[in-house]
Amino acid sequence: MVTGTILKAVGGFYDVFADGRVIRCRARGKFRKDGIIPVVGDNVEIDPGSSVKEGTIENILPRRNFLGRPAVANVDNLIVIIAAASPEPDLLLTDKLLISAEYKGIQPIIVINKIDLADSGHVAALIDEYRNTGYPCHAISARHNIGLEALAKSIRGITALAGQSGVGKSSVINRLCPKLQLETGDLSVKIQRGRHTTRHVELIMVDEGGMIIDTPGFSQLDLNELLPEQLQVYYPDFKPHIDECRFTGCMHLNEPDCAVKAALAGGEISEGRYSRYARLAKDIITNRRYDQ
Ligand SMILES: Nc1nc2c(ncn2[C@@H]2O[C@H](COP(=O)(O)OP(=O)(O)OP(=O)(O)O)[C@@H](O)[C@H]2O)c(=O)[nH]1
Ligand SMILES: [Mg+2]
Ligand SMILES: [Zn+2]
Repeated sequence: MVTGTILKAVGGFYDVFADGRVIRCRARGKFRKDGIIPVVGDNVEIDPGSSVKEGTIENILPRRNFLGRPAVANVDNLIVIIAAASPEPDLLLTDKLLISAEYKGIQPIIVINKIDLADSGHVAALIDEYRNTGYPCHAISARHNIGLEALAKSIRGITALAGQSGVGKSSVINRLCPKLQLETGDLSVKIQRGRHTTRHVELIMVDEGGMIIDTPGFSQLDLNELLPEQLQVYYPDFKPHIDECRFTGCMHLNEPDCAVKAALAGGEISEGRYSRYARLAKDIITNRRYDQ
């Protein structure tokens, strides 16, 4: 029995990467009986079969996490991409993606793409915005191939990509996995050409050792699933301060003697991060009120 990772699932067959090679497998019938479907990213124990007979998936090892659309298990990193310019960064979306990654136990990596289009001061301000999160941050240009080698080296395990339209997700995937050549370009042009038929999700091995999910996409958490006081748990930049607040359960909105607000005033938490947090927290509170 050998252990491997499912790279691809098509028509009842699974391509499993094990022992440094790809082995085509079928799944044991018991999985269907138990209502478990092996998915891309699953770590599995297989009987590797032989040169004339495909292998068999015998066991699915416990999943660390699971993403619904596309269905992938055991995602290690989420690269959240913003563009330094064109389109203007949507930092509220960025924060929501970071929260969703934290919630799923996925390491966020921030990538600022298109640095060729902005002056260095603007790029530095974006880096500063997220400095106190401690998240790795790469300033790159997919078009001019700047910073991609360091990014490729920094990712281990399975990596997904997400970010608003036009930031360069497909361009970055193409740089990391040159054999893929995903379609890139202007939204208007892409819409005219029409949508491609849905492809099956696949893990692509990066030369440096990691695996990239070949289609951008990451379903965000519905923040209304959280209790308002839970939101802060997903802010690593708040974490060093929250135990210092006067009240346990402080939401850092209007409470007195709030250490998060003190850190904000002292420049240890960025103003943008705090104001977007306050907005999301208030939204959750309002939506709960309507629900009840
Ligand atoms: N100037 C510049 N343009 C870039 C860079 N990276 C990507 N682009 C361009 O930005 C446009 C959008 O890039 P895509 O890779 O298609 O963006 P995407 O995030 O996949 O967009 P969607 O598929 O719509 O979500 C394309 O015209 C790219 O050529 C860069 O580093 N600099
Ligand atoms: Mg794309
Ligand atoms: Zn507080």
